[in-house]
Amino acid sequence: MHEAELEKLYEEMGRNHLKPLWAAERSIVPVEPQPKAVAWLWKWSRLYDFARRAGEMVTLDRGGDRRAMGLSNPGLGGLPYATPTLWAAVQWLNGREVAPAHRHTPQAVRFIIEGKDTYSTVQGDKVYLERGDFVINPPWYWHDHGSEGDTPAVWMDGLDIPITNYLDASFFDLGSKEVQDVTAVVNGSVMKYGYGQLRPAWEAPCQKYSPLSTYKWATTERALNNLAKADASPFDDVALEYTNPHTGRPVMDTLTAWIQMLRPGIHTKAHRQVNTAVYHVFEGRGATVIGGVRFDWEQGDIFVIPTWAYHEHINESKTERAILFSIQDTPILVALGKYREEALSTGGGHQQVKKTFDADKVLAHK
Ligand code: GTQ
Ligand code: FE2
Repeated sequence: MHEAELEKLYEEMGRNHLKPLWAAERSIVPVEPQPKAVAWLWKWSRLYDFARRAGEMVTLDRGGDRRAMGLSNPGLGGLPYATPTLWAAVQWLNGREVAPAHRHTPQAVRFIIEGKDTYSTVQGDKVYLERGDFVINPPWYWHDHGSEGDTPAVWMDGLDIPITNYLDASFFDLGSKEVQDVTAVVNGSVMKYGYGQLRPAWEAPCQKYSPLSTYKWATTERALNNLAKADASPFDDVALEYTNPHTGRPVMDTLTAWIQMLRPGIHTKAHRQVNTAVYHVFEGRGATVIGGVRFDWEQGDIFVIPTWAYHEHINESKTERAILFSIQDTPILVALGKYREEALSTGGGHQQVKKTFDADKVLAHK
């Protein structure tokens, strides 16, 4: 057959909106993931400064109703997404301020970085928030946040906005009331459901969403300290997943969240997974080697681990623990039968470090 005839065939197919798989090399069904998102790290000093300045200049009103600054992965061509599946943002609330009630189909989790006299009311359930608390916000649940003291509140949001938009499934509803009616005892969710192995006897287990809207830091820290005495993962050290206490399942269908402690002197083994993660350094300092690049981090920093990249965590301190909070898209991959993980089999389970990440240098070279 003539090359020219074949070209003509493809060209005619193209005009009829048809694509030959056999002529597309392997790009349609790659032999392994070809992620566009890159490993990246945002320094807390800058995140905080930008959020604080937005707090001074931007008012919250019923149009632009959240002062949330999205982390935009430099590999995603300007999209406001941290990974192809995860929206991650730093949200700032000034003292005596209200982020008005709304609801939407994207599902959310929050991790409180600074907060005093701050609350979030989720579907009528008002809970006061402190540093280290973890909050869940199921899809289409009303939520408003507020600060009743004079100090600002800062937290990290994790939402499945990219997935929701990819599926063209986003709905948003601005409430008629700025602040929801509180329909339960204040902090009631924590008091009723905050002891995961016990449930009010007259209620049925909650199958779909965790009845506990806020996972308090004191409980989480105790769980970490006790797990450390009993067991640990070679890849993640002392790691816990937040779950629905009634089912043991991740708190959302599209994303899950972890809290992990790297004990002093720990250097974990490298592995890679088909999932993406956004990490926030809650406490301490250390480093994560991602795809052969060393990312040094300290308290507050936020970093991304893209899919199928080897990663290992290091806490070089001899005395201080490091604590990492993360959101991960693993439940989607698992539900769809696409999750994989693999330990690094060379180098004694450790990667060769080729360079150290510096956001400004990467940008300067572009
Ligand atoms: O706090 O309700 O980061 O609706 C993005 C969308 C936070 C929120 C975000 C939201 C919120
Ligand atoms: Fe929201």
